[in-house]
Formats: sequence, structure tokens, C-alpha cells
Amino acid sequence: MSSADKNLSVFTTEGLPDISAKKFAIVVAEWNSEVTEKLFEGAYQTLITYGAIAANIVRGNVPGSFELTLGAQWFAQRKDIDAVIALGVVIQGETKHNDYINHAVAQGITNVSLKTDKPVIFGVLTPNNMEQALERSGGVHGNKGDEAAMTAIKMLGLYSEVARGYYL
Ligand code: RBF
Repeated sequence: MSSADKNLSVFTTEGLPDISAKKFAIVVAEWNSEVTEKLFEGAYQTLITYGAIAANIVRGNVPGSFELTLGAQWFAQRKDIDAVIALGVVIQGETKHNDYINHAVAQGITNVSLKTDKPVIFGVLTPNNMEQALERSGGVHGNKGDEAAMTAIKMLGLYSEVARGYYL
């Protein structure tokens, strides 16, 4: 399926791990908050739907997507947090800053994930315009927040399988 047609809320759900004891942090950028709030709702609801406990989901806000990296790191460094989901929207074309911000956040999130050895999920939309952003945050293309939460769940599942020697 091409990424243009993909519904971001459609994913395979076989063999998902028990996440009832897992703790999640969702870091949300305030820029384009009409979209990032929808991403948050999608991520939060997906975690709950697949077994997370509300008390085990914490939220932190950062001013813009550029700050997601450091915000994610502060949560990922906490021993009790198992996975972090970073949500933002950087609209292309409104400013040339988008390339700098997108690359910095993608690289930064990767670094935090590797440094802390935890799933730190890149849930940053990079649409061409607000219409595309809305289509991907609860519109015709589903919700990237759902997908980001499911990615966190699947990575926790893979981690526990690898740690248990499942692939030996
Ligand atoms: N943050 C976003 O999350 N999305 C944006 O589309 C966005 N556009 C920006 C455009 C410009 C020209 C600037 C200076 C900042 C923008 N930011 C955006 C904010 C950025 O992520 C960060 O919060 C600030 O640059 C402060 O470090």
C-alpha cells in the first residue's frame, strides 16, 4: 500500500503483549495544537484500548516539535517509563524551518531511543498543509497518534520476546 493511501489507524493486532503494567509518556507539541490534541487523543485511546491503565499514562507538553527531543529524553530517562511517544505537526511550505525541525527531531528521537534503550516513537506529521494534517489526525487517513501508540506497544512486545530468548 502506498503511503498516500495508507490509513494510519489500520494495523495488525495479533500477538500484542500485555501492557497492563507498562508505563507510557506522551509528549505533545503545542504548535498546531488543534492537530496535536487529536494525535494525543488517538494515541491515548489506542493505549487504553489495547490494555494500558490510565494511571500509567503520563503526558508532557512542549512548546514546539523541536523541543520534543529533550522532552522525550527527560521522560525516557525515568526508570519507571517503558516507552515514550512524541507527537507534533510541522507543516511543510509554511516555512523553510520545517526541514531543519523535521531532521533535528527525527535524529534527536533516534538518539534518545538508542541512548535510553527504550522505544521513543516518532509521531510527527510533516504534511504539506493543514488539510493533510487533519486527514491524518482523525480524518480520512486515520490517526497518526493511533499508529504511534501501536508502534510503542509492538516494540515493547518485541523487546520482551528478545529478552526472553524467543529468537534463539
Ligand atoms: N513547531 C512545530 O511544532 N511545528 C511547526 O510547524 C513549527 N514551525 C516553526 C516555524 C518557525 C519559523 C519557527 C522559528 C519555529 C517553528 N516551530 C514549529 C517551533 C519550533 O518547533 C520550536 O518550538 C522553536 O523554534 C523554539 O525552539
